[in-house]
Amino acid sequence: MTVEERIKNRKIGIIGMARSGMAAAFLADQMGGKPFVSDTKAAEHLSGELERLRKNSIPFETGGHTDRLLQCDYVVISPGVPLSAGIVEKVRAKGIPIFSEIEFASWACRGRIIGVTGSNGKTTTTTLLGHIFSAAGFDTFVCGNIGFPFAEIVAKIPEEGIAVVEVSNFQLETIADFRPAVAVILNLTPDHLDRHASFEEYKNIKYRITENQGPDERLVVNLDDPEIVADNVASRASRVYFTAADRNDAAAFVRGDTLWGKYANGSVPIIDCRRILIPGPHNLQNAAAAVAVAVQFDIRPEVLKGVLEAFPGVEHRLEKVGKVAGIDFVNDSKATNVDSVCYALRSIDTPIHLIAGGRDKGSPYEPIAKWGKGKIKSVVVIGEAGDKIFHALGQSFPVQFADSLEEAVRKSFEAAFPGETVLLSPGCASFDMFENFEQRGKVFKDAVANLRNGKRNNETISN
Ligand code: UMA
Ligand code: ADP
Repeated sequence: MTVEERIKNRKIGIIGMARSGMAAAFLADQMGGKPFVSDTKAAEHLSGELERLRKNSIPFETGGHTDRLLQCDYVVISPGVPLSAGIVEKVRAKGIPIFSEIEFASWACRGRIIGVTGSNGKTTTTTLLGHIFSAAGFDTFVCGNIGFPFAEIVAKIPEEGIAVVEVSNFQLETIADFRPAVAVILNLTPDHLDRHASFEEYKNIKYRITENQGPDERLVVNLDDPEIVADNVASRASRVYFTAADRNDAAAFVRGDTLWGKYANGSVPIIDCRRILIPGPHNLQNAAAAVAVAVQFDIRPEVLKGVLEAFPGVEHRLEKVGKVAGIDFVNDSKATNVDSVCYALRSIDTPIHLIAGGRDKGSPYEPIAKWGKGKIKSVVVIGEAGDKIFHALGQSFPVQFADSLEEAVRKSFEAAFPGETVLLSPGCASFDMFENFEQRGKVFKDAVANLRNGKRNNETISN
């Protein structure tokens, strides 16, 4: 079926009126479809969205999902809507197909898709790939779970264009034909166990990124990840590997201090790893993943070197906020699972005062005790997960509670000495105390700025 046949004159139910749902509605409308948008939120919380829908004469309902959705040919679902939601069960029971927003958008994509998934490093690697492909002269479109829906940009992508799409497990859960030219699985560690029944189920959803690929497409996987290696993902795609070790079966690998890329006519040194601007062993893996993708497109080593030397990383990921009284502050608010906290601990060489906590996602916190041994000097916990983290870490480190992030920053600052680091790396979702992880990071940065402008023990703080 052509994309026109799939969309034109079709009644398309859209669940969720946030970024994904709105983008899907406008794409459907633009392509001659008949979208109907539905959200559980009350109208007063959706005024901007409703105005845009009204302006385009797109029908909608608010304050709940009604049976109007059951009259649609198919339904496009936003990633934040769990498949266990009552309306989803009803739609399915009636045999109406449900597609995720990236699935829907992909029907309209004329260019090649590079899909990036994994538990951690998606945004960093997606952004890095965006820089690399742009620097290499490709017409590049970065989108997806990164915060900018695929459906919003897809109509602008020309045939020779490249869509670098960050893809989450929620978006993969309801794909049908999504078929990236290159699929990347960065790593797999437990996450989102509040929404998926088990780690097994979560991993199998991630592996769906390759389910429609054929031998002309590439599946790029991490040779160093024990889960992926053990599962040996079933795929018809040609496999491409990356590793931070010295292995000549990989398209990107590390020999001595140098990151190498394997081109069609042989391996070439790309960059001295110490010159890669994004810090830590995890970012070396992200850089290797990006190189493994780039060599598939024959992007020259000079281009890769130039980007890797200059790419500063993304806000809220091990972001250096600055020094106050000789103490470093690092904002890693995007560390929303335990594995990312462990990598943060491995990336910082000074003694650490960790601020962690938020909304628990079902994973154990004990690995933090392992990686924090000899590094963490104190922990301040915030949010709903406070007790669980206290039980996991209380035997290993001094743990204090704080009612707010500002209080946690003050307590950590009081505990720290010059030359040490206060690290916000929560290992939890933010939604119990904040709108999202960006707001959490901003509150942290504001609290640090207040310390900088304030006083400590009645002395003026020198920066
Ligand atoms: N809603 C209903 N019915 C329900 C449940 C929710 O109508 O039963 C409504 C809500 O009221 C809300 C909308 O659905 O209005 C929520 O949609 P959404 O949460 O999918 O919000 P979007 O703005 O579309 O954001 C989504 C992704 N959100 C989630 O996956 C939770 C964004 O990823 C993504 O950037 C965006 O699409 C564009 O692709 C965020 C995220 O946290 C950053 N992702 C997770 C992660 O990175 O770990 C997976
Ligand atoms: P994602 O989009 O998958 O959440 P981000 O690039 O936003 O990934 O990074 C999220 C968190 O994970 C940050 O704390 C970051 O420092 C950490 N991180 C980044 N890359 C990796 C990786 N390859 N392995 C483990 N942790 C990582």
